[in-house]
Amino acid sequence: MTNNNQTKEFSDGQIDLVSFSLCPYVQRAIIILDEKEIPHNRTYINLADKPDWFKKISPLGKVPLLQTEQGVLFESAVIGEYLDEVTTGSLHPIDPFEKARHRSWIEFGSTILAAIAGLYSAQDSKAFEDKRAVITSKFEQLEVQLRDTNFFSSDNFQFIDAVYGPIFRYFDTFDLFMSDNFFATTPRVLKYRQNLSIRPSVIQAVPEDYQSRLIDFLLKKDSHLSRIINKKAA
Ligand SMILES: N[C@@H](CCC(=O)N[C@@H](CS)C(=O)NCC(=O)O)C(=O)O
Repeated sequence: MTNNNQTKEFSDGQIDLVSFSLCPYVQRAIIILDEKEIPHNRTYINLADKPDWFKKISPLGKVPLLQTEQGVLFESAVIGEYLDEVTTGSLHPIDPFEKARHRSWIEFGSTILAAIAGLYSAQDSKAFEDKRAVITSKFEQLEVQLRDTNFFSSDNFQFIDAVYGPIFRYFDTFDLFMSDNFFATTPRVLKYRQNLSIRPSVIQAVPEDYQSRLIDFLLKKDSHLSRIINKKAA
C-alpha cells in the first residue's frame, strides 16, 4: 500500500531477499531490513551451485537480490537505498554533503572488503603481508573520519554502519587464528568495531553457524590463511 509520501507498508511474504550466508553485501541489506523493521522472506542459495531460477532473474549472477511485487532489484547499495526511501524516516544524514560523504565512505568500505578477500585468498606470506598492510592502512584512513560517537558519525545507527558491521565481523574469525592486531594503531576504529559487534541488527544478519561456515570457506581457499588455520587446529 502506498500513501502520499511514497512510504510502503510491507506485509509478510511481499519481498524476498535472495541471500548467501557468508556474503557481506547481503548482510548490509539484512541489517537495513532489520533496522527499519521491514517484514521479509530470505531465500538462501548456494553460490557454488546457483539454481536456474536465480540465473534467470539475476543480471550479474550475484547476491543480494531483492524480489518485490514490482520486480527485481540488484546491487546492495541500490537495494538498501530503496528500502530506506520507501519506509518511514531515513537512515542517512539529512544534510546533502554529509549524506554524500557517507556514500563516499560506503564505497571505501567496499574496497576494504576487496582487500579482505585478497588477504584470505593470498597464496604466499608475501602476498598475505601485502594485503595485511593494505587493510591496516585503510583502517588508518578510516580512523581520521571517526569522531567520539558510537557509530560512524552519530550515536544513532545509520546506513553506513550497515556496511562496516559486516567488514569488522571477519576479524572475529581472523582473531581466532592470527596474532596480528589489525587495530593496534586505530583506537576509534576498534571502538567502532566493538559498538557494531553488539548491535542486534548486526548480530542477527548472519546464521548462527556463520563462523564455522566461514572457517570451512577459508580452508577451501587453499591459501596462506588456510595453512595458518590448519596449523593452529593441528
Ligand atoms: N557490488 C555487489 C557485490 C555483491 C557480491 O559480490 N556478491 C557476491 C557474494 S558476497 C556474489 O554474489 N558473487 C557471485 C559468485 O560468487 O558467483 C553488491 O554490492 O551487491
